[in-house]
Amino acid sequence: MRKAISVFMTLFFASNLLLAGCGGGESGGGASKPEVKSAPSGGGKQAVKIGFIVKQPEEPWFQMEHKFARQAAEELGFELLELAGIDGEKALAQIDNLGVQKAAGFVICTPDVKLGPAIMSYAKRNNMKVIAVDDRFIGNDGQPMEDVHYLGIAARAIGEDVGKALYEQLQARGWPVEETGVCAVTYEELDTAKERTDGAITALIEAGFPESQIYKAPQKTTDVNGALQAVDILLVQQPDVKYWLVCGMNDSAVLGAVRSMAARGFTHEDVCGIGINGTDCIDELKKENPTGFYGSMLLQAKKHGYETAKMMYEWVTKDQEPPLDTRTRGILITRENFREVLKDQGYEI
Ligand code: FCA
Repeated sequence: MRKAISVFMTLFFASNLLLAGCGGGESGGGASKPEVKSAPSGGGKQAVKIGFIVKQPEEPWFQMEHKFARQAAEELGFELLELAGIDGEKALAQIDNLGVQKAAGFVICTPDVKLGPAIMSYAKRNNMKVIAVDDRFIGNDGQPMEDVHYLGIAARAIGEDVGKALYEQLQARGWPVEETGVCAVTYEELDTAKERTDGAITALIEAGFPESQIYKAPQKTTDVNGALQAVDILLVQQPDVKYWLVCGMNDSAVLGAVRSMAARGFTHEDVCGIGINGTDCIDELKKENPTGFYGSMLLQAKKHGYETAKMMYEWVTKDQEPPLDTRTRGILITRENFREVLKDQGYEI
């Protein structure tokens, strides 16, 4: 029963989104569907529909992906269905819902990478194409599903850039190494997250930072609060560390660490955190007084949102198959340069 209600709710929600997306469209009350409806491009044919499902719609990163995908829809003239799939049940229900709407395909950042095989079979039975974005599907054999089209970040290289930048800050600040610790907020269940923190840790060790002073704080949930709780535990375990370098899978992870440290009296003078995404730390960087959140590797949300939506559109309309594996890079933003870099990259702040 509960399932039926939730399917109904998602259908209801999606049809509202659909109406909002095409500015009018179908009449309500279950009336029969109009035979032909104008595409946003005014093409006289029914518009191609493409779904874009994200796992954490509250995270600015995913809002940016949706925003850029919308831009692709407006420019290319297809209908974008912006959906949330915050857990397995909801994500799979969204796929069936897209099938009912006759979508041709969808882009998805799955709430759980192990759903990969189920997502593919739901897509197949609804005759839709799939592109995985950000988080790569894991198959029943525990390996990445390399036959599913994927666009994600070059996670290890970006993590290494974080580690190198943290080490440079350690040197620039002249903190005594023996009094400094590295706090790595980890989420090792997710490959792209593990690659990022492993990359940062490896780069710090290669630069000469003692491995024995690198501490992992495993987060149970991938939001600010999940990181805060993980770091609260670490700080109790390591009361003697005077200076902290912080890395994590994304901005939320590092923000949680910085909040936990601030609650114990640490400031920007003894904490240096570098996040990843660059989209979820803008308010932090805008603060008048600096915090322990030093900077972030700004990722290319436009590529993740606009390009994946465009790839899907070209795939379903021109049979132009996208590459199986596309990776993007990041650039460091700090309080000093974030306004200028974000502007250059097409973000409004
Ligand atoms: C994962 C993270 C997001 C973002 C994305 C590129 O999905 O959860 O915050 O970093 O990869």
